[in-house]
Amino acid sequence: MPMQTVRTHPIDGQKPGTSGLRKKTAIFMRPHFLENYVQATFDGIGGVAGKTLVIGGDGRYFNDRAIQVILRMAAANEAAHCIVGQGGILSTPAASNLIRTRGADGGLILSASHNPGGPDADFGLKYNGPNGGPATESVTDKIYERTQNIECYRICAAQDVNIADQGTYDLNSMSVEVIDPIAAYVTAMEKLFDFDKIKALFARGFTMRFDAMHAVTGPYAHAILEDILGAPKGTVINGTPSPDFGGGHPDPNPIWAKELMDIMYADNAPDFGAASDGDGDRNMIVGRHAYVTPSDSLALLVAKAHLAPGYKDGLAGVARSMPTSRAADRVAASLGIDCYETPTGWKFFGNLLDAGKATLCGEESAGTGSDHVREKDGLWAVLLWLNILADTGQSVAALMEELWQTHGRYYYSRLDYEDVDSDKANAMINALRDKLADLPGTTIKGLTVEMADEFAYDDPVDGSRSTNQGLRLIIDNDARAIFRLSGTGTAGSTIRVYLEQLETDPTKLDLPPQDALSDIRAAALEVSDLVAMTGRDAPDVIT
Ligand code: G16
Repeated sequence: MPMQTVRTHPIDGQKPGTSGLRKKTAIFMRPHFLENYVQATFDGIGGVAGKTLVIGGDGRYFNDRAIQVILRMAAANEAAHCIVGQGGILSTPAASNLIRTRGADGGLILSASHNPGGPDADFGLKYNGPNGGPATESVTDKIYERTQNIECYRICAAQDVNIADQGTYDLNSMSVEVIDPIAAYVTAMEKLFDFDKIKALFARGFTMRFDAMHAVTGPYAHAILEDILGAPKGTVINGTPSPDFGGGHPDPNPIWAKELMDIMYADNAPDFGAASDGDGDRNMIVGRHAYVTPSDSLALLVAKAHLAPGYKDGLAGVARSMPTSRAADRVAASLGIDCYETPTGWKFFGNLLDAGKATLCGEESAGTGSDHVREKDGLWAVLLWLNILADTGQSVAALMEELWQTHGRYYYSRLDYEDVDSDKANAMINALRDKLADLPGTTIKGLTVEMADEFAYDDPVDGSRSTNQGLRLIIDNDARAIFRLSGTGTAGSTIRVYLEQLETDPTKLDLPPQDALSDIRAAALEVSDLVAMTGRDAPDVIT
């Protein structure tokens, strides 16, 4: 088949963010845009000649066509073998699992995660390395550098590979193996969890709703929860993936998973509810009339993970991103294990997991995972919760109450100001950064600032330093206010304000979170001058 070397030139806007490159779909579909980024990725990782790659995505609009382009480019760049999920489908954790279990050299995951999909929405592409995790900062830098000086890309002219059917196909001298996207993932989950105990739970009449949000976890959840664990049909809702996620926003939080929240807060609510996002790495947990914040979910899982067979010997340590509440720190301290604080982005957990320093990791952005893969894993979190519920026989609400009574409760909320004019967003952050040094000791809205800094991370494994990772203020009574710009948006800038307040008085553990946080919220808005500097008098999303 003819190979082509296409002359090209750098294209603006190919700087990867928190999790690969995310852009409007229409931008990815522009001539040469995808091809340039794929070639820059191949070059940035030192070429793909002779290598094995895992390729798959969340099934969003353009997923299938982009995979054909990537396959033709991998063949032209002399890759040896590509493993592709049937229909082009692989959840992000399933892709990570395959890279590891098949000993692949890396993988390309096509997804914009929780962002909406469709011709007018978002698309994304990221490279994961041989450990199955997102590209490290240094690899990301090399890929970006290549986007800046690229001169040509290589592609072969060929018919589409039949990725609709399992089998092995040739593309030039490269082989393409189209596999069942679910089987290897099920095997991994069976090793970690007590499936018999969870089966018995459902057999006793335990009720659950899993909202797949029309996204990639639908087929995985139908197979595991209903077919294998015996939950009744109908347990999984919105379980058929669609290219535009049913026109929805596949972000598992109380705002976007409202359908599930309504079910879980109804009079006849099921015992347990959960949701996952576009590519299956995020999760939301909700009990009957009891929403669990991602930070609290991490803390609960740290406290109880030993009840699942995969973690019966306890945890080596735990890690959380800086804006995630410090609930997990208190549990870790009580267990006598280390708790690491990393910048936002799953890639920062990779070294800790590889080095055996952390077993569980989690983020406020609805990600939890463990050392079984190098991505956060939505269904894994749901199965660990189910294992704990089956083992303890307690309700979600009772488990949370016990956690708070034992360790105190961190009230927590995140305010998102979306699509803010980038100049204004940067000006606000810069102005706050400039006054950080003067804040300790000052009083804002009656609260005293104890510490103020810009978070920087020294990786304890490889010694690398990551700076500019968010502005944080510790304010009296163990409260925090954190400000950072999102790295996953595709329009303007998104400002995130994270608020937390510790409460240890056992009589004050059931307040409405926004009431418990009203003082710290007022102080955060005052110190940042956010309303005046951005022209926004209210956040777009409060979770
Ligand atoms: C990605 C990363 C997460 C990170 C999140 C932060 O999530 O994988 O580790 O917490 O971005 O997003 P932002 O920069 O917008 O706050 P995902 O699920 O979008 O891949």
